[in-house]
Amino acid sequence: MKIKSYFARTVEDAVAQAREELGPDAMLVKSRRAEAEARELGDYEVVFAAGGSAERPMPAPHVPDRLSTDVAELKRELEGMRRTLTRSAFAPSQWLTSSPEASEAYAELTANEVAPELAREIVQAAAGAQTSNFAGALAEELESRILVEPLAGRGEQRPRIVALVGPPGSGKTATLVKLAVSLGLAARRPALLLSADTYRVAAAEQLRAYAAILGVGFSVLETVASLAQAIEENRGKELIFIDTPGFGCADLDHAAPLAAFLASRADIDTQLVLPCSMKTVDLARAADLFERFQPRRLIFTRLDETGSYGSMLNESARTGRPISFLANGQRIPEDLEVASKGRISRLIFARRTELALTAA
Ligand SMILES: Nc1nc2c(ncn2[C@@H]2O[C@H](COP(=O)(O)OP(=O)(O)OP(=O)(O)O)[C@@H](O)[C@H]2O)c(=O)[nH]1
Ligand SMILES: [Mg+2]
Repeated sequence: MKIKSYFARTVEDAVAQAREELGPDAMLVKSRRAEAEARELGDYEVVFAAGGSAERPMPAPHVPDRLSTDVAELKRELEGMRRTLTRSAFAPSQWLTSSPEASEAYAELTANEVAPELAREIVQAAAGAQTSNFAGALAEELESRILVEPLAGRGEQRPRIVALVGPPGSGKTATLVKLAVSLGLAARRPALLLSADTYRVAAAEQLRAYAAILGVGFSVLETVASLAQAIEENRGKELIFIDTPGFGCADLDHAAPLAAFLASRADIDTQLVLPCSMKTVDLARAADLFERFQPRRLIFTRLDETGSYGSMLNESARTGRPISFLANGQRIPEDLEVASKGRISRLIFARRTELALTAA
């Protein structure tokens, strides 16, 4: 705040001077007759205060301090790095322009929902292969990244025990029955169906009906203790198939005991059933949700309901889990096949395969 005295012949003149200089908001602090020694300046003195509370505060000019300058600088650098990384990972322009067949292959893979980073890796490896057969190198690179293990059960262990887990409606029960028919009945191996799906009313009834049609044993188990006991009592069987409820994000608390049980049993082959028609991000999310079951293999269903198959490759590569079986329809047991690198690669490169067959 600024305090200043004004001297004039009259108080009014002194006030006028002050107002002129300090503006209308200046505040009169006091007025008095001037001291004798100041009298030559004027007979009256008025003291005015300006600034501070008496004056409208001026917005403080923005002077960036050191810290905010550094932060802004860092932000700029990070943004630059992010752009460079995104460009090198996803923009084909930098590494594809030299080869039309490479850019075509990249476009084909990503159109089939192969993750861009994975597609780039495959195409670059194929382009770098010392061969004139780019198409062959491409298929080879793709197939080397598909893990398959068309098996049910853990090693030589008998009985072979398979549990299917997965999101609601992914096709667990239908696939379980398909497996029971093709691995059990068709091979005349005594099988047993167990349902741990007491979660929804009548869920187990669907499986009970199938068991009756197939003429195989069936039980519904309410707890993991009774499930363990049922397995123990059926050691003489060759195959035991366990159906589980479709757990969603909201039901994970209910899933905990069963998840802990299946994850802890070295003799149970827990397989994760995922619909191939699911969006890649949702598929990854569902797979992460089922991590707690520690599934060993992946089964993809609903191949008949989609035209892009890259998600199988993405998920297998991302989780490091092999694919065991593929389901491509509702018919039991026909619409189930064992997974193979060639089959998945052909599905992903459907158009390329078609063209090659037409040319042949
Ligand atoms: N089109 C198609 N339908 C399928 C496939 N697999 C299963 N289904 C159908 O999808 C529906 C649900 O299948 P379920 O086997 O009951 O699925 P689930 O995972 O057991 O479902 P919840 O127990 O409710 O979690 C049924 O109508 C099946 O016939 C497939 O590969 N293709
Ligand atoms: Mg079911």
